[in-house]
Amino acid sequence: MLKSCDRILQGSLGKLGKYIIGTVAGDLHDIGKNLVALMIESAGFEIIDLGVDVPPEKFVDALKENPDCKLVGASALLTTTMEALKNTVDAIHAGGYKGKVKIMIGGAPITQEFADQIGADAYTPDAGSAATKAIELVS
Ligand code: B12
Repeated sequence: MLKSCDRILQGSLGKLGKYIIGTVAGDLHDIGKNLVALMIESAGFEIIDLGVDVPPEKFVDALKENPDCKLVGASALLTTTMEALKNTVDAIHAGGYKGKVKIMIGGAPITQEFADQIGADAYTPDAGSAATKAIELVS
């Protein structure tokens, strides 16, 4: 497997497809989300960054605008916005993307158990492992 820096040097940015990412509704924390976006971009994905305080329907709209996108990442740093992560996963599934688009979640209060509970496809604790998982999900 190529390392991120090898992919940059070989000009393979964007070759693994698109990755939509955002911080969920009600949450303004974006330092971790930005690090995840940076690592995933370096791994070879084209990042579509929806920013912070992103309502569930905006994730769905972004998927409609990018029908070739197979991965979504959603970040939450507050225990009070963990519910918004669930709403985001539910909205993406309700939009007809269940099984077609993989949803990764993360943020300080998030656990694998919570990811399983809300039906997310993957959880990773940091940006490096997020990039590795993203590659794995499209391989
Ligand atoms: C910086 C910060 C802020 C900044 C945010 C600036 C910014 N542009 O992001 C400001 C000052 C704006 C802020 C505001 C608030 N904050 Co604040 N904030 C923090 C702080 C100190 C650091 C967060 C951070 O950036 N960590 C560093 C990054 C690199 O780590 P990370 O975010 O966890 O991300 C990593 C992983 O989680 C993972 N990851 C993250 N996202 C994703 C996504 C995916 C898909 C994947 C796979 C992985 C992944 O990978 C990342 C990189 O390795 C934390 C305390 C802490 N130590 O965590 C409190 C903290 C998160 N904040 C807290 C609170 C309460 C607030 C406020 C409500 C305060 C207030 N009363 O106004 C507001 C909320 C505003 C809002 N509506 O969002 C609490 C949350 C408590 C809780 N249990 O919910 C914390 C824990 C502080 C505390 N101990 O009380 N905050």
